[in-house]
Amino acid sequence: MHPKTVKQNIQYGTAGFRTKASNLGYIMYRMGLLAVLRSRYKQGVIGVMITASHNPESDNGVKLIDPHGEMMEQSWEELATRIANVQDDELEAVIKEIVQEYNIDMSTRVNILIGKDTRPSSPSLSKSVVDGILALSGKPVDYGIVTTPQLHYFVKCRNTQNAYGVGTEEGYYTKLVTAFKKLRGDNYTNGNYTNRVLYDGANGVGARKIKYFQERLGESLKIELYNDAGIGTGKLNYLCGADYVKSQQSFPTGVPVEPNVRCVSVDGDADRIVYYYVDEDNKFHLLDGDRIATLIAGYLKELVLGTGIDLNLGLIQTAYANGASTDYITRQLQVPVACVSTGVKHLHHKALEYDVGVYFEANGHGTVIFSKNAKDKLNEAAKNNSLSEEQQKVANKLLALIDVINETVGDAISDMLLVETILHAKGWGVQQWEETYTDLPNKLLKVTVEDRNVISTKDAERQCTTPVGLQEEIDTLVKKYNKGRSFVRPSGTEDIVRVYAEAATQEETDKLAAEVATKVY
Ligand code: NG1
Ligand code: ZN
Repeated sequence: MHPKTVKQNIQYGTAGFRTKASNLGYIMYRMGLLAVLRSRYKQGVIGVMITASHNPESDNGVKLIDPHGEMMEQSWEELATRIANVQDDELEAVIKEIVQEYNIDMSTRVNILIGKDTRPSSPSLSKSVVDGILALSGKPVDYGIVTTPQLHYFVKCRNTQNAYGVGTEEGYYTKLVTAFKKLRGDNYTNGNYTNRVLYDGANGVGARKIKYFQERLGESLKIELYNDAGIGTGKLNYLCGADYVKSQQSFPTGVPVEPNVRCVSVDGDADRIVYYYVDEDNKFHLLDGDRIATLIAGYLKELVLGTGIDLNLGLIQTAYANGASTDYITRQLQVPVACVSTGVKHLHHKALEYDVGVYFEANGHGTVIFSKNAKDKLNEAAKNNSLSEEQQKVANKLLALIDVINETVGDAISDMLLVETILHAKGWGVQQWEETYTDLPNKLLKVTVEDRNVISTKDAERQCTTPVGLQEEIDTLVKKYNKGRSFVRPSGTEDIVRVYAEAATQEETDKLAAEVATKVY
């Protein structure tokens, strides 16, 4: 019914399966099958999200969500790859093998939640997922068009009997907006902070869903929506959206240029966000994931100290984090930083080790997670009359902040509400925020090679171990530059090698990146 149409093998990578939409029908069907197996194995509700995030409109993709609302555990990615690539006549046998290997009880009733972005290919791909779910007698629950982080939230709610929140769209909006309004109080502006932001919806689901927030937030935060084109116009992520703004380091199309006004861009499934503005001289300023992370971690540290509760707080970054952000947060704000491999699942995993774990990729994908210990202690403190009134107040504030945050995964809209809350509390405009530190000039290059997997890395991808001698060559080049830093790694989502460089000036940075790139060919 859903025959394998593509000969080449495909791999479940950092972003699940992602390729041309026309090649994905059978993959979707098979992921429907896998979701049922995973759900029976975990004895919980599983999510299937159909999206290709910031990729062009003609692409699509699929990723699975585990019961806690996290991305599917890494050990099952290999099963996903296996199921996706077997020949049609071997599919049944492979499923049986997995059922046996994992001792899965095939008689349990399971629910699989399905969500999709606004791509024109998504409805038919969603039907293929449904067919796969039904083929193994699972129950598909279609949430229609939702953001990726919304689906993660619904999965978590369903698995916690709504203890995390009510698992409906209305429940999601109510949870976030109620907490946001509580924190904001009646004074919508404060010092240099104004309650107005220009919002680039990337012509995708982020544009659609922000309207529900606009209605509910009213005057408390005036969000002006731009890039809200309809489905199938070819405009999704085109010259706009978080990935465009971050990688091109330039202003998106469709948003009016107003000097010194805060702007945000989300990506095609609204799990990434970046801030930016142009100054009076029409110069573009980017405030990316690193800056969002340092703002959040610094503020949370202040609050934790204010409660007097002993909680360990840390920031998780990847090698792509700007060196100046790492320096600022460790030296000035005294927040410990851990560096892990690229891919949010690695960051999320590491963040679980802290009471308060803040994680962000430089591209604007991230969130904060709080341990059960942290939540219990804060709930206790909020009611504990032997603490000072101020300490109780801060504990309550932190509890409300937790409700603004989508802890399951990076969530562009939730992150925006969190940043707006912090800027409001500090009385900061975008300039004061930017003044906290100065980014080191940086450059990211893509190099096409015959086989990107000849490059292997260690130390959170900051050093390469093969090909032999490459790391020594990079070291020699880096030494020539003031504040030089550079690393190379194979991309997990594209058939290329990425070269990253930083140095004291842009000119030196570009030169260092170009020199390192020549060593990769
Ligand atoms: P790869 O292609 O492995 O570099 C990219 C991003 C990641 C992450 C994934 C998933 C960069 C340099 N890399 O990974 O941060 O977001 O896509 O979408 O931005
Ligand atoms: Zn995305």
